Amino acid sequence: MTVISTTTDPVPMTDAQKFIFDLKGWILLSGVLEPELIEACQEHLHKLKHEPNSLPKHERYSLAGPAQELIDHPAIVGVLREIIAPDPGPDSYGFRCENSFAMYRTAGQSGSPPHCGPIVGPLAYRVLNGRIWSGLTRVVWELTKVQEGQGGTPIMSGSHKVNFPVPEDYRHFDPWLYESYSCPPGSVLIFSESCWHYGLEWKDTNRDRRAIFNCYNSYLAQWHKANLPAEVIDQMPPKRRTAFRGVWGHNFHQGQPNDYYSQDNQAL
Ligand SMILES: O=C(O)CCC(=O)C(=O)O
Repeated sequence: MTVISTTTDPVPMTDAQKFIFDLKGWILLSGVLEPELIEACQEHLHKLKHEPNSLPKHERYSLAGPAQELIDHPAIVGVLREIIAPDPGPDSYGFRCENSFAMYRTAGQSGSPPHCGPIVGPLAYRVLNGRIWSGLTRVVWELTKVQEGQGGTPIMSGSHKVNFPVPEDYRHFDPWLYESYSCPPGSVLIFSESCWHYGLEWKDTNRDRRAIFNCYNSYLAQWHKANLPAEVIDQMPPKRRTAFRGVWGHNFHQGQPNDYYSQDNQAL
């Protein structure tokens, strides 16, 4: 396994990024991954798709091997702390990674039709007292260059806080309503799943779209059933493991806050 350790401090989210995330429901951080990590993750996706047996069982996941570095990469930790939850202590995160999948899309292939996640309840986007609660949040690591209109995951900006149902006429891709983006390899798109979004057909015949889609939530809420073997989490450093802990706030019986990971406190 290639181990690439990203040791730099997390980059705090700026006020301008908060403004844009609240306005549109998404931000794009361009070219934030180290070239060696891009290459290692591309190779990992290649093996996952074409030679899975060349990987040990616990590495046959899009959040394993070198790709486990993406879970709490310094480029996103500051943003997730701001839009999901601050760290409850020095040794644990307030966010959890609750789902991950690899995308390997060749020219002519499309993803899911326009859809959105929850717009009410604990998984939905909201803002209170100047603090964003993004609820269910998707983090897309684009490992290959994306050209506007040629692929990627276009988003209907602002649809995370719609006040009316999206009319039937707009429940299909329309470049007027869905914003697309261009970015170099190693960029990251972070969006509220409450936004309408779409798996645009990949049109670049020179390269396949290779991307890793990770989904996050607070330690207080869950959408995806985890189904992640403990051996995969065991390969991670202790603080990263806390992103896979169970979903609860406080154990009053034992005076224990939910700020740790153990095999007995793993998300189900
Ligand atoms: O295929 C894509 O680009 C979008 C994937 C998607 O819709 C999702 O993560 O919910």
